[in-house]
Amino acid sequence: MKVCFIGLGYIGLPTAVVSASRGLTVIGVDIDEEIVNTVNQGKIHIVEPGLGELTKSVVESGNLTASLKPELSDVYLVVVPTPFKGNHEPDISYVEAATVSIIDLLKEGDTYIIESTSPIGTTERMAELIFSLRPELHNKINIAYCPERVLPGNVIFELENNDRVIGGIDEKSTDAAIEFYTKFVRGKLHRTNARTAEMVKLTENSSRDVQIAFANELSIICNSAGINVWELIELANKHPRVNILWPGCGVGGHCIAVDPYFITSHFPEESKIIAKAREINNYKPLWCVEQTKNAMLKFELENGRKPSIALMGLAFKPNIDDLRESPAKYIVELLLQELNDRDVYIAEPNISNHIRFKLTSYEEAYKNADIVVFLVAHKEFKAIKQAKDKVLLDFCGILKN
Ligand code: SAJ
Repeated sequence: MKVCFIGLGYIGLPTAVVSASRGLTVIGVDIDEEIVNTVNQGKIHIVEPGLGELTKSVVESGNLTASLKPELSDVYLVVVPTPFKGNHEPDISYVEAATVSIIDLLKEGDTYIIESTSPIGTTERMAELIFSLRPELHNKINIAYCPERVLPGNVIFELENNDRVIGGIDEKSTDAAIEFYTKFVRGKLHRTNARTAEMVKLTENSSRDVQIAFANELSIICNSAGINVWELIELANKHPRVNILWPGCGVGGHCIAVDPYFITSHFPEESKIIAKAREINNYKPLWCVEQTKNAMLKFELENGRKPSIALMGLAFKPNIDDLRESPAKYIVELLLQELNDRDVYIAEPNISNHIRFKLTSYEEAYKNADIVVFLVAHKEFKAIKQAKDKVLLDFCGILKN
């Protein structure tokens, strides 16, 4: 079986590599020449534990080849980004372009699968596009949607072990897609239709967004009420049917802060909680900025001088180097605009330098600061022995327990 992956990003590359490691002949396609060259050298362009070694071995064995152009295959997978446009409208132009790039190659019996997060109805739209240009393939090829659900940082394990939801545009398409995933997924494969499978993905990430919004709202209430939110949640979670997530400085990354808009933009009347959760989570970084400014003013009034300040963490979540859509980075940007770089130390232990920010080691930043603002719960920050003479603002639970 020959498989062609369109898109060698955070999901496409690991999936291509894992399926190649199971003996499939895989062509990985990307429009970025640098990515293609890197993969063909057996190297990777993203940070993901275990992926480097596996890529090297499947490229050396000849099971994975990267290319700028798709090649004749039996299975085609679309794993390209679906960002949103100006008004949070999903942008499926990359999915469309990827589909167009393989239409001429399709032959009877082939299977075409979309993994990219997509608004409801995208798979059916792509089927219409394919059949409009290749009407003779009607009922002769398989078309399905199968969302990825792996957690960055644990991708290799989750790719093989997570259950998957697979929805074809008809029963035989679902069968064909299941047959493909059986080759490298150990988790259960759950069958449904394409629209439900699309909505499952949006539901998973919206569910997490709503739960985090609840925790973030609690953190703001607790701040006004003089209650430690971390203790509160820990105690509430002792109830056998309560499982609250943790507040933070906002919700970042390229999935949870994006996917709910794929529901709200199409169903604005119906999706009230989902929309409100986005609002709350978008507001949280601004609230953190206000809290920090207030603490600085208070310090100045009490001490007769302006405080030095340490901003701890830039990544979008703990223990990774990924800054995409990071609320911590956003907070740092907003504060820097107001503080004119004066006596501000920025620490991010997972990266060594940054094009815009001057980074200081976290030990140095902590030592020099009057006010320490914890933005991301990196393990290094948790290990710091807290000094008594500092104002500590903990937006991510560093001080809990
Ligand atoms: N966060 C909190 N509090 C929490 C948990 C997370 O504030 O209790 C924040 C994080 O700090 C981060 C954001 O939420 O800013 C997102 O982080 P995450 O770890 O929840 O999720 P991602 O974006 O790394 O990956 C998610 C996962 N989806 C779910 O858990 C439902 C992953 O399984 C998906 O594959 C991925 O989105 C995706 O690609 O869609």
